[in-house]
Amino acid sequence: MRLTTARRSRAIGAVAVAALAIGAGALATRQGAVAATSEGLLCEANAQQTFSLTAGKGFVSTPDGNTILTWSYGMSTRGFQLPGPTLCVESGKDVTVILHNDLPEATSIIFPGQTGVKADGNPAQPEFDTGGSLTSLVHPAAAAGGSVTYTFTAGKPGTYLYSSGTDVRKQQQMGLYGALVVRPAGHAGQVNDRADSAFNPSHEYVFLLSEVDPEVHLAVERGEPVDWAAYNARYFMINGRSMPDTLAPNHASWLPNQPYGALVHIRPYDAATNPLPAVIRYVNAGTVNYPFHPHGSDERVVNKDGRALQGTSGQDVGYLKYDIDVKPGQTVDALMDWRDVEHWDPVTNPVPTQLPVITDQLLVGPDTWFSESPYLGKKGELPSNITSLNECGEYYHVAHSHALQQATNYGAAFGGMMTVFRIDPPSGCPAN
Ligand SMILES: [Cu+2]
Repeated sequence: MRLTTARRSRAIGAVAVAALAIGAGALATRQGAVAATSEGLLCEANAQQTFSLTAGKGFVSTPDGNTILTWSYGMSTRGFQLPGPTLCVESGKDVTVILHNDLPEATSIIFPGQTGVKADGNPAQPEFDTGGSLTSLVHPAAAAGGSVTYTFTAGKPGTYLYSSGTDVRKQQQMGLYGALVVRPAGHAGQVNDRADSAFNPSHEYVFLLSEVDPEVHLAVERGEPVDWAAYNARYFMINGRSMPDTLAPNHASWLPNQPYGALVHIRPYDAATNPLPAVIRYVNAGTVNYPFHPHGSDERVVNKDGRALQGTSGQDVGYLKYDIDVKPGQTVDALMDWRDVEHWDPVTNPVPTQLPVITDQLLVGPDTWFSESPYLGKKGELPSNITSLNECGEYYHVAHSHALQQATNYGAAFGGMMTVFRIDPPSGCPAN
């Protein structure tokens, strides 16, 4: 699993070029003619709220050319993926999750924040061996073919982590985690029961944040003991992908086991045509805080750990925050809209940001790089020797973990826990 030095340096160069190309708008070409489900949250949902998951092995790829053995949950009908499928359910309704285990050791799922969790009909509780040592936080599915059925009543509206309750340090590092979205009964377009948590359902995102120490995965692959004293996470992921793979569409063909993208795509707020914000559901499946932040705008935190942020008399105590600090095991639901229209001009500057004068921009034909602004310029306005790669005057802000070692791929900046927010002009982008 280790790259040679030469191979790694070539890979890093490719990543750096890719990141620059994204700044120049190459991304827009790829995003142009894609289906609606190519971006944003992909829910597993059904009227029975019954899900059949299989814990199994598979390989995931990283942008520097590494390939890493991973354990994760997949839909039993589809197979392996990282992270586990995003399960969407309705608050207060019964949920059934049947876990099949294809791994060589026992595994399980814990559902924090849910009500009346049972395993094979018995109350979910820790299990111990005859010596009194903890063997699992909940009844597991036996190794190599076992199964267990978990039932619960979906808890308060919000976002939750589901993950292994067995040999947690190893199995969660190996990838056994996923997101559970609990929607308020009768109000699927709200984060919680509060009307002011309404969001635009076509702009809903999960950011499941995690980390990978490839040495742990290599030891497991070889059947060797894990040296936890040497634990050192080298890859940092959003939805099982590292930058720039985070920008690729959902179900990108070149990432067959990592189906979830992490590109946020929004339009500026407009009371008549775009009144509702996007929602980003942050989930931390790792071992340290991930201080995640977008550039260019703050977000409104409205929910934490499946609880609406409100006072005892029901008053809103949500708050605007630039840095969303997500702690291990924590979830944070944040609304985002784009309200600065100060510099917007329908002809010369169709998105609300200020474009530097042309002499302050770096133009390198045939590709284009604008300095000082995320705005890519209105399509067609560039000098004739420059190729315009953006679609319609959209622009991009980077968003990433501000612990910058988490914004790398094996130490190479930039990568890792990083993505972009794409902001289209107020009128939308015709190609989409
Ligand atoms: Cu930053």
